[in-house]
Amino acid sequence: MQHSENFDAVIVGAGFAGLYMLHRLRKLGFSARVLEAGSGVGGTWFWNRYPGARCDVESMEYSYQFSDSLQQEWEWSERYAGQPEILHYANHVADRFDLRRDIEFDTRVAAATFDEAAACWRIKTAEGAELTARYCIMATGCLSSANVPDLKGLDAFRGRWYHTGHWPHEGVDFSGLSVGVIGTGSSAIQSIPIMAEQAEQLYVFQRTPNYVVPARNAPLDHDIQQAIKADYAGLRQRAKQMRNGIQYPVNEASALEVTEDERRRQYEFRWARGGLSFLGSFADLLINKEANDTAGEFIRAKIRDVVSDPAAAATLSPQSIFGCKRLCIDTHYFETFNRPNVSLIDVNRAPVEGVARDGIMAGGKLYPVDAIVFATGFDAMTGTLRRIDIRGRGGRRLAEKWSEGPRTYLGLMVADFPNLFTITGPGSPSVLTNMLPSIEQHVEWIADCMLFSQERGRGCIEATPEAEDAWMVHVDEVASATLFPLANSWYVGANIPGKPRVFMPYIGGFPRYVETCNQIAAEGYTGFALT
Ligand code: NA7
Repeated sequence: MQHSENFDAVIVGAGFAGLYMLHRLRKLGFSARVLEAGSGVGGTWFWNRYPGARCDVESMEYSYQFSDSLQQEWEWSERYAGQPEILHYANHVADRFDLRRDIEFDTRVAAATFDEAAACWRIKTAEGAELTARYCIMATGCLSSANVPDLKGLDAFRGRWYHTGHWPHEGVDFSGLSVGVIGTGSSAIQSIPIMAEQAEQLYVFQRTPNYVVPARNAPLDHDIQQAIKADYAGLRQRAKQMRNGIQYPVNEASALEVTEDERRRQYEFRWARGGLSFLGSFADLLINKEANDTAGEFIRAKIRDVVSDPAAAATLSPQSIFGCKRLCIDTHYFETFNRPNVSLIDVNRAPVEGVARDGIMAGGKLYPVDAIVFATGFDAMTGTLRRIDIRGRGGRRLAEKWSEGPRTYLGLMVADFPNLFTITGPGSPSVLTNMLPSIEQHVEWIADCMLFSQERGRGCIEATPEAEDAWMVHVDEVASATLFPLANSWYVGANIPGKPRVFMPYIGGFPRYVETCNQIAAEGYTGFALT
């Protein structure tokens, strides 16, 4: 890369957000350069190559809709696409729209500093290059900073260890090995059944059990796919009316106002259908604890039905609030605990203490393992942005501004950081929705906003502190009306020691959020200042 290259925009990240942002800006005549730490496109789907990695949103919806020819021509092979297929799709998009010539791979952004005198961003890479750009657009993803617990002794471990979010590209062969998996979130729930088939012995270290519903994944029938494509616009439109941007039937009844038979019938219907539509069983599941308990009890009964050892079934049964941590979807997860080569270790009361040369220490006992898999999640939503040295007006550091939790206006901009945009940033619906339509909505809004700013003299646009404060109050208010903030989830940063407890995404629903963004733009960008 040339030193001190100048662009209208620098985009950080070549996942789905960065790819579409580049495409959109090019069409509008802006010059843009994407900087990507990985050696290929795909973001999350580039890094998370662990066995069984698969999207929990159905393929026909977890895809771009900005190009009708793309969505008509691309054929998905399964109801939920696996990681290799999604990565193939991301590569197809990069080639189809000739995006690679403006992407710099193997380039990690270390710092971004706003130069007030020149009204531009100076972006430095870890490799020593510097770029300047009027706009800096963070397309860094919500789950891109791996969380590896600080376990003493890991350096002295004689075997190899892996994090699901940084899986070796060549794959890992666990045949004949004793393997320890730490964590039982979505990544573990997807990978454990597959690793258990390969490994000689699998120890699963569980701190908190999760609610899991069956995915019911299956090959996607060509005729069904064609029928959806015949009215793709209709499907996309219906999905946009949903709180989480995913189309499925929603029952408006209260779980507490129906008979027990009706309640069971409804849950069984969703259980058989598979996937996240279980969340639509009743209208009050996520706002009323008593209603919520009925869903929890239904799932616990299912676990008891499947897991033959009653003690293991009890340990695998979550007692937490249903649906307020990301609901996991599985293929044969609970069945795996019936295998003779799988042992469940409850580390809730007796935590993983450290790693010895020959294994994992927990509850004063050594579990001999040849390999360790950290399925321990991510410093979600803010981790990646905080790790880049981002400085706005007066040299103010973003990490410092966010020391008590993230503060944004609409999850799109941050006061004192002019011309810095965050795609699906904290304070936007992001992880509570289907990420693809949320990304597209943000990209289009940002591109329009840049045009608006440029047409008024190519100055800076920035969120006002008042608008940011008001938005944060609103984000907090809508979250407080639900059970979500009560759960110890990564939505509130509970998985990272010392992280301030703040409910980070916007839970007011995708339709309401989009309407707000559109109205703000139509009114001439209320709450933003052109400087
Ligand atoms: P998650 O959902 O954050 O799961 C991480 C798991 O690791 C979870 O069970 C944690 O337990 C556990 N964990 C984390 N640190 C430790 C330590 N120190 N000891 C024991 N157990 C630990 O990450 P995933 O990668 O599975 O999924 C992330 C998202 O990707 C998912 O929501 C989907 O959107 C896709 P805890 O619950 O914190 O007690």
